[in-house]
Amino acid sequence: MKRTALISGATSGIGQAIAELFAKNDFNLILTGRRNNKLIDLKEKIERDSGSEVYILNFDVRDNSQVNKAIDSLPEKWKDIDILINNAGLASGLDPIQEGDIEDWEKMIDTNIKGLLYLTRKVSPVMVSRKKGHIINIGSIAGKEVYPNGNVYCATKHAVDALTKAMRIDMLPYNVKVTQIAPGMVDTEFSTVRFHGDKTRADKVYEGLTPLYASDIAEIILFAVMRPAHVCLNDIVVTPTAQASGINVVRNK
Ligand code: NDP
Ligand code: 8X3
Repeated sequence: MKRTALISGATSGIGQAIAELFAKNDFNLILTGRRNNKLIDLKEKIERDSGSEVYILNFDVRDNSQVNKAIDSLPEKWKDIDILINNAGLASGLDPIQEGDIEDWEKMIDTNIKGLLYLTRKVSPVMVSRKKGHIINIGSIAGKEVYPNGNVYCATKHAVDALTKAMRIDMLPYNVKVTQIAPGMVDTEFSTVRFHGDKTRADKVYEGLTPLYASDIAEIILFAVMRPAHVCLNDIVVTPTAQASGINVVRNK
């Protein structure tokens, strides 16, 4: 029987790549995001190209009532979620703390921490009652160290790091695995969102090096969920070969 994976933030980047790879590997998928047209297109593409079924849920993870309503609306056959991938997230702005934009801060805290918590709070009881499941949190190298002007984004990803460890302890009696994957630079819409739509500035982030691609992260997550029942990968940090830390990067001249 196919396992069901819920992927938050499946409308682009890492979430979309996970959806496409999981569909080729016999999972049914619940895909979420705010851009409904992208969800509809992705559902059509996946169902056309694979034997997987897709259910889409269009909501904002920052709104707990939307999260609850969306998950409650799942038809019976979709309720037994085997894998929850907490991927929806963003950076907004890259400014020193004294010049930070409060709206940017709230967006990051509400999405990366509170959104992840709302979804986990709603979905994890199903896993607990079935005594099986796997929660994958997408952290970041920014959750392992801080870098100049990364302040609040780094703090939110440090929170994901801490919550992943805490969840693993809380889930321990219930046979639920909890894994974090913490990537360095991945070429997605991430930097365009961080720079509020400034694509030229975003492209510079990846100039002169080969970044990670969303598909690289999807492959690692697939590896993690395909481990046998007795194996739980706890924490995976992955960077491009050209990156050694949040700030140490080599670029071709
Ligand atoms: P993208 O911007 O390409 O994708 C982000 C996804 O999150 C989109 O599908 C977006 O969907 C969704 N999302 C954002 N805000 C909300 C919200 N309020 N409610 C619901 N969905 C939301 O970036 P990535 O794929 O790179 O990012 C995915 C995750 O990976 C994030 O958690 C990010 O922090 C993390 N990460 C990224 C790295 C990188 O270098 N790219 C490195 C390390 C970690 P929509 O806009 O349709 O709602
Ligand atoms: C995204 C990676 O280095 O831009 O989480 O913070 S980084």
